Amino acid sequence: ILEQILEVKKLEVADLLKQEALSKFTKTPSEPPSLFETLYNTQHLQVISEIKRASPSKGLINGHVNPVQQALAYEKAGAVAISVLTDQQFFKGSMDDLQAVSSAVNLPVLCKDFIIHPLQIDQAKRAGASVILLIVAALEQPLLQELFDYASKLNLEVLVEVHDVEELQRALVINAKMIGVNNRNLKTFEVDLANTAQIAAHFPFHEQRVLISESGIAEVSDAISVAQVGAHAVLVGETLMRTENIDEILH
Ligand code: IGP
Repeated sequence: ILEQILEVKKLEVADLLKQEALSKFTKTPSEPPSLFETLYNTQHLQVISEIKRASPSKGLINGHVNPVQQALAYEKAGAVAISVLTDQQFFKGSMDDLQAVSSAVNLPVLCKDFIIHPLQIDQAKRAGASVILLIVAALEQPLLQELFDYASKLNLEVLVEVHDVEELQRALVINAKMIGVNNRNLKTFEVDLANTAQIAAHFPFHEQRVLISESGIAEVSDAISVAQVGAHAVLVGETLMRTENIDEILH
């Protein structure tokens, strides 16, 4: 019987070898482009579109959204990445939303959450995220560094969020390449696009880094104003979640 089994095994292995050889030619469709590369090489302001069902400042924004349909509409309209709020308690999101979106689109998907432990990064990776968010205001410097290194080791890209110049310096100390300015003050919920201008004035644009302006982009003129001070992209949630016409807004 051993001989028989080994004959069959040989055939099975030959099959495996064939599959292996083939897989070298077929790029796995689940590998999205690098968000950093896309933004760093762009000449135009790009849009990262967010799936955001609710928020502490606005309450319910769009409770009935189908995250997959919404993400596909974003992709079709030219978004360079999809951000998915995964916090359940305050934003009514979930890892299931992230999982569903990341298996439906060919864009980088950002896990938008309040990450304070490496386990959350594992979870994001497993759900198909290719980018995670780290909020400087939520983390002491050693933990910020640890989480940044941990995500990088897992081949995840990291968007580091700041809201003042001091936090920008902390993001630069860990050598963050993608830095987001939150125009919304998380303590007062007040939105001020001048935040982006203020940080842009101190941003090392001559180095290989990208600047993303987050929150409170409601009009084309808002997007233009942050582009003028050097933002490579805007991150837009509420405005896109409320509109009937994603295509028109993104164009
Ligand atoms: C989107 P807006 O105002 O377009 O809905 O904002 C995004 O910037 C915002 O959701 C956000 C956020 C965050 C949410 C930015 N940083 C950190 C939760 C945690």
